[in-house]
Amino acid sequence: MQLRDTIVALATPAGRSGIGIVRVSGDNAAAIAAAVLGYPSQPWQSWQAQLGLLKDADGETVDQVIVTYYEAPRSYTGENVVEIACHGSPVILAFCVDALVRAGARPAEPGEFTLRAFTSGRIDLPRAEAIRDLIESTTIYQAKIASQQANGSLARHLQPVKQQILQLIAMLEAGIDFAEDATSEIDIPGASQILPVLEAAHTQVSGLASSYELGRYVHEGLHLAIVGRPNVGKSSLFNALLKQERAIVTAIPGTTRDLVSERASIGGIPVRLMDTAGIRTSEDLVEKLGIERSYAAIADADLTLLVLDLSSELTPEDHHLLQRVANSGAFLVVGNKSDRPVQAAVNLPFLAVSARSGQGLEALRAAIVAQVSPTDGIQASQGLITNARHAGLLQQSANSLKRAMDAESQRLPHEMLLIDLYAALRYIDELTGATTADDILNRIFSSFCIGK
Ligand SMILES: Nc1nc2c(ncn2[C@@H]2O[C@H](COP(=O)(O)OP(=O)(O)OP(=O)(O)O)[C@@H](O)[C@H]2O)c(=O)[nH]1
Ligand SMILES: [Mg+2]
Repeated sequence: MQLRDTIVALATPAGRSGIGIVRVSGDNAAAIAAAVLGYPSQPWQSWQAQLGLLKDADGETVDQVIVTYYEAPRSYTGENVVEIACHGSPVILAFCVDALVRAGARPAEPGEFTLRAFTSGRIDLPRAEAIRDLIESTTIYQAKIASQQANGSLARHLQPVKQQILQLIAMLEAGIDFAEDATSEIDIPGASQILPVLEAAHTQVSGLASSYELGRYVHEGLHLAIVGRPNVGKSSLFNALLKQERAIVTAIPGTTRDLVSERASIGGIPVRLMDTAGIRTSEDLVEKLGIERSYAAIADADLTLLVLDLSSELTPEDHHLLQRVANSGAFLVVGNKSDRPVQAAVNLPFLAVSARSGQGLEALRAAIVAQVSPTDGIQASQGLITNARHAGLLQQSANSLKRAMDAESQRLPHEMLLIDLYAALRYIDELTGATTADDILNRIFSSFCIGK
């Protein structure tokens, strides 16, 4: 990517809309836009909107537009930015972009506006990534977390740890330098001083890294499979959780024969709910194939809801499934049809619900969230890692700090400790983008859309 030239792209979706915004960024943004809009040489006031006319080569007006100018450095990219709000017709918007290109701007590459915000130092890398997540958010909870990150919450959380590590490095380096000078009065720091600092930094960093357990679900969504023997009310529960009549429900066992999947939001976490075929021994070919898929769904799910029918006695199929589910990861047992007299003797913890009356569904939703949230109620404000890259680097930084702790406990020379401390610091710097390699930057920014 050439970073000095002026770039242009449509910043809004390419369809028909009330308005569509074309964004121009770079040293010559104002001059190029002025040429297209036929403005006199210096009409620009930063942070003010003004009217403009978009004209064709013959001087005929194509659209009346609103133009906003953001003078560097107080703009999204940190460069001069002009945003032209046209009426939202795809032909007008394409015409506007073309005119700007003819006047000297270059079509922007995916993520190039945000890349410029990063390279001009306006935002760090986690903030750039959070802007992408914000745009792609599908639940308000996701948006809130991304929005906090876009405001720099991760850097704020890491700053104190980074300071601690830096101080420790300075102290150890000084100790090593002066140790050679036998007459020196400088105290060489001992384990009693170093270990607590290391421990505190390690707790912080590894705590942040482990918040990815929940953060991953917030970002990528949770796969939730609803399984059970035929007729226990899986499809009814599926519909009730979705709040829509999506899957077919009948009193005939074996109604659902294929996986039915739908997206929902549970406690702000995006969830892919999967309704499955009731599991039993069957000679019917289609049903058998469906049942195979039910087993596959259990294997693929992050969390399985095993549904029992409380209004009838448990069957060997129920017991078989309980065992099966218990052996394949996280699960919750749901006792459905609690609106009817209870016949089933369930001797393990379960949540009583009625898909028909809605009773117990709130508690079920809360239990689903609690299952994926390791320390209950991690508040977004405490810093939640939602990005695999961040989680990986934090884990590596935590590992280095752990190694430093071990080195100190074993009273290894401080040179050894310093190697681990520098490594811990390097991972944090890579996370914030202070020392991130170009190919990683390219990979991150190319995952953006054009116009971002
Ligand atoms: N009383 C009562 N009946 C329910 C409840 N949930 C489901 N049912 C009834 O149970 C029957 C089976 O419901 P489904 O949701 O189709 O059951 P399923 O587990 O999907 O069945 P298959 O797809 O055949 O495996 C239907 O007649 C539902 O109306 C409930 O909470 N209370
Ligand atoms: Mg069903």
